[in-house]
Amino acid sequence: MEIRNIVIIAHVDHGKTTMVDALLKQTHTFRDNQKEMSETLIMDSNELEREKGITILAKNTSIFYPPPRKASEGQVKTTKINIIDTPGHADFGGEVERTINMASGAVLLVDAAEGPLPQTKFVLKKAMQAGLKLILIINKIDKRDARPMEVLQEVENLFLELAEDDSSLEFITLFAVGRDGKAFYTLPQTYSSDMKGDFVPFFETVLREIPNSAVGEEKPLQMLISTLDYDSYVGRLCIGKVNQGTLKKNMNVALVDQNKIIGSYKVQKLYTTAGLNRQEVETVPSGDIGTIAGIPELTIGQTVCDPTFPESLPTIAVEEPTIKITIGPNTSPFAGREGKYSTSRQLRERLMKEIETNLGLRVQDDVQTSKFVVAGRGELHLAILIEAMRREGYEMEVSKPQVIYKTIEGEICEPYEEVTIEVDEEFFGLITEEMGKRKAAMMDMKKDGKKTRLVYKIATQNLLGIRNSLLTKTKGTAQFHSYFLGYEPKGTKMETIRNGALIAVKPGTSFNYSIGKIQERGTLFIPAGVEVYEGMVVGIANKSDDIEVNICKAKQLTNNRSSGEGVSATIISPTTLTLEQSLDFIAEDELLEVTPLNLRIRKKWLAISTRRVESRRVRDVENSS
Ligand SMILES: Nc1nc2c(ncn2[C@@H]2O[C@H](COP(=O)(O)OP(=O)(O)OP(=O)(O)O)[C@@H](O)[C@H]2O)c(=O)[nH]1
Ligand SMILES: [Mg+2]
Repeated sequence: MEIRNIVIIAHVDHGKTTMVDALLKQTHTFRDNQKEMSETLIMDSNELEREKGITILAKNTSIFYPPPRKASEGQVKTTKINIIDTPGHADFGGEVERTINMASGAVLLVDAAEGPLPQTKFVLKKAMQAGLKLILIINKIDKRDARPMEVLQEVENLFLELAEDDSSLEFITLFAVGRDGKAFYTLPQTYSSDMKGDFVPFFETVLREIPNSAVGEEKPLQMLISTLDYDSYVGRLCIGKVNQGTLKKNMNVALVDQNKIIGSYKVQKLYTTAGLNRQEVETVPSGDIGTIAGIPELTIGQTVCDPTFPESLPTIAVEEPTIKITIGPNTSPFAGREGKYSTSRQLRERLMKEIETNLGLRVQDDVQTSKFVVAGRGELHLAILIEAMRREGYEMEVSKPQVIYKTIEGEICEPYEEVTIEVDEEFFGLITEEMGKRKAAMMDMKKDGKKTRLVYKIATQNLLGIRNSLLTKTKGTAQFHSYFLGYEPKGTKMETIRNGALIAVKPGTSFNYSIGKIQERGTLFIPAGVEVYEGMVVGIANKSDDIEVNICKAKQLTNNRSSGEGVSATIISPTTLTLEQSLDFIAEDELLEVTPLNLRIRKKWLAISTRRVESRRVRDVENSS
């Protein structure tokens, strides 16, 4: 059987996972009454993906075209198409790099209204570097503001900018409405959802344009490990594309790293993917994506070989992280109350497990403390890890995200990014003001109807926290995307623009009586009835200096009152920060306490006296340097 391996790539939200839904459904991968038939974003199967509506992990599925049922009717041979759905968010770029090697073709989706955006450029560059055959799909042509032909022109320019040889300039273009499961060879004059259509043009194009991967069957076995998984029954599983040769159950294989055999194993069980399921098989032919049980210890990027042919495939290249945080055991007075796992050893084990599969991530022991420096591709990359850990029952404390500097030819350099901000006319002034404060240089500005698209070059350092700030200022309407440009000599760091913190001076339970008074001096993060400790940050001040407050004071009881309430001021409901907002918010002298139940911001030094001494010491150090 012929095999096509394709990777679906695009900027975030351009419709990859939705398109995979249609591909699965139209090839009758599910029975008509199976629950998946009525589901959407089927591949976004993990809890955080479902909640956030974004893809975080790249995953593969497979379909048969023509569907076997049809094929058997008319003696048509069917082809297996392995589809890899990837995330479009820049922070998860490591997932694209991890899985792109399994494919021989890439399907690049571009939103017919938005056009190419920063991550379109990143993924297209990766696909070209991997030498993949490309199919372009101008998607979502049903959008009211779709401008498909203009977008096609923009994508062609992008191809010209990125192509290193002429072969990557030859690509087929289709137009589609992934959500309605329709693709077209030529752009329909007008589109309406009741128009006839299906994904046949897509399937036919894939069969014709993408090379068959089922080649080299007679050669010795070679398979690059791209994914690791775990099964509680058979243990460690490794997944990859059989580059050549055939994988057989019970065969002996060698695990090879840089052309050296590092272990010999027997293939205990073998699986391939059929739709969303893992199916046990006796052989996995050349070109197919297979799963092996029986190799307990290995890492992504190693090669499984015929023992007589220990030759590695090129390892997976991943871009370096640009942002770091420290994660350590929780040291707050509430430590150990809410989490199941809280020791340094438990955190270490979990982080080490994470880097086995999360290729964009780096973890280092901080030798002086029992903490870990965790580096990733962006704030969301790190926030998703922390969120996953807290849901598994971990508690920890996290420091403010910082950029990673590098010394290049004796000069200190920092990461720079190109950011694209799309915003309604009315907020234009706000954006230029904010970007000015952040020392960004405007590279381009384009007006398109009511929207303006601004492109800036900015140091990653000065970009931290911008997403929340822009979303608040533009009432959630700004679109913000960034593209990593590279390292350049260190520029000017912007001055901190955050106000001071409202800090609890006494432990206890918060009372509306105190909140009524404190809310005049800032915005609170907690309501009444919350347990606080000394040094916990309970809000943000109206002024730039920190303010110490007693949030636990109840009104003295009088004869005719039965509780500490009886406040005349209206209590403003607190502003609760999400994990990402909290990471953005915290200052250098603060920490974020993360537990399965709560997020608390605190000062590093909890006692007021130590805080005074420490802040004086830090100031002296800064003044003397
Ligand atoms: N108008 C329109 N909207 C679509 C179409 N396809 C998808 N969408 C919508 O676009 C949004 C994003 O779709 P997804 O399929 O999650 O996009 P994605 O590319 O997988 O996103 P990430 O994996 O997070 O990068 C969803 O709200 C979809 O309903 C389409 O053909 N037309
Ligand atoms: Mg997706």
